[in-house]
Amino acid sequence: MTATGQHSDDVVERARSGLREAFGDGPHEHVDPVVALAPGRVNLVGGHTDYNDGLCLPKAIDRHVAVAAEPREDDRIRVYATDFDETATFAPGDGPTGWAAYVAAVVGVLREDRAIPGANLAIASNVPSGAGLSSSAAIELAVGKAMVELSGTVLSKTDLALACWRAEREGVGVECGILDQFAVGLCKPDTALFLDCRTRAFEHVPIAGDVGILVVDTGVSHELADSGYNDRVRECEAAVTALRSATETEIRSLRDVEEDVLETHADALDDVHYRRARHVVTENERVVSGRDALVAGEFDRVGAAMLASHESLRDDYEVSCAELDAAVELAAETPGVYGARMTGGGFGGSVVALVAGDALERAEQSIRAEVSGQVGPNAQVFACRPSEGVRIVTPE
Ligand code: GAF
Repeated sequence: MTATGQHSDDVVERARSGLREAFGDGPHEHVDPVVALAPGRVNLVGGHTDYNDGLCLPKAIDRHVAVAAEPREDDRIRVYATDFDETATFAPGDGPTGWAAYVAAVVGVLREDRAIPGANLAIASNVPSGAGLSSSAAIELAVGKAMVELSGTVLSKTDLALACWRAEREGVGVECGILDQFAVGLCKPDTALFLDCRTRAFEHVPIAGDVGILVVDTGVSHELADSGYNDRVRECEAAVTALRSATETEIRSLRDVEEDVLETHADALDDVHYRRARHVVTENERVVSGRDALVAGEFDRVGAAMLASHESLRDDYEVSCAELDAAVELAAETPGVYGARMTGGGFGGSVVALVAGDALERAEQSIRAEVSGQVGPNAQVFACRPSEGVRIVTPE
């Protein structure tokens, strides 16, 4: 058995050796560093529902961020990003920019209610960044888990996910929902996570049968902070305001809106806000039917929910792009694929496909043969193995 049990052992090793290269033997030469490992995620159904108090159905993938950490004798954080060969240093209250902002934001939130020591950190990742696979949340959760461990305190997985969610919103300025941080924090292998973003209740959904996951990364990178993501948040709020006044009811978010109510009051909304609302309202229904179908082993039905989700994200929510649409089309016409959709914030990034287990290898090869011609020169496809949420890796 390897240290992680998965093919992310290389990131663990790179984080460990990066720590030594960047900071020498450190103040605690004979103490093993703490290493935290956090996965990326795909979302089977439930796009842009989370900040509308809605439902989603993510699954962790075996691409990971590893963070190796050791305490320092002062209160500064020094962090080495092995993938960029860059080091950032900050003290409490400093606001670094770029990738270091995620680290500083998490440490800042955790320091509000616990004694987080100064630390040297090294980060290594094989989650493609800007690919809609939650590389940011994986950094946040891995840093958070390692820092909590160094502090010798205890924090539940849910509270760690919430701390990281606040860090992304307040420290980085993305008005995201809880999907990514909960998926990275709470997923378990061989199940999907059915998450209610209003109550924050979740359920590990068993998958009744042999299916695999393929990711098609379009190679078109997106940054949520610079995309239309926050505009979509505003548009949903505008739809809620219009529906609240049209219905004269206490609608708090699009989660409170049934499809027939939306249709009855469609004229009260301008066309853009109506279509944004229609996506969210119907997407919540697709999550429920996708979850039920997964449990029943009715994978054609899961696939149909995924394809309908993609169409809705493309036409009503307008967060897809030509490369994502081409990747969904390519996957959907590949034998053995039940369904496919964009995953993540959109405007670039990746597509997730659900594939019959015995067809996975063939489907991967057949998509690989076509992907650069049909999707784009930097597009890639890879199969994902089951993975679990953030955890501490113990030395062998
Ligand atoms: C991004 C966000 F970070 C999530 O909160 C979620 O809204 C997702 O886009 C779309 O479902 O990953």
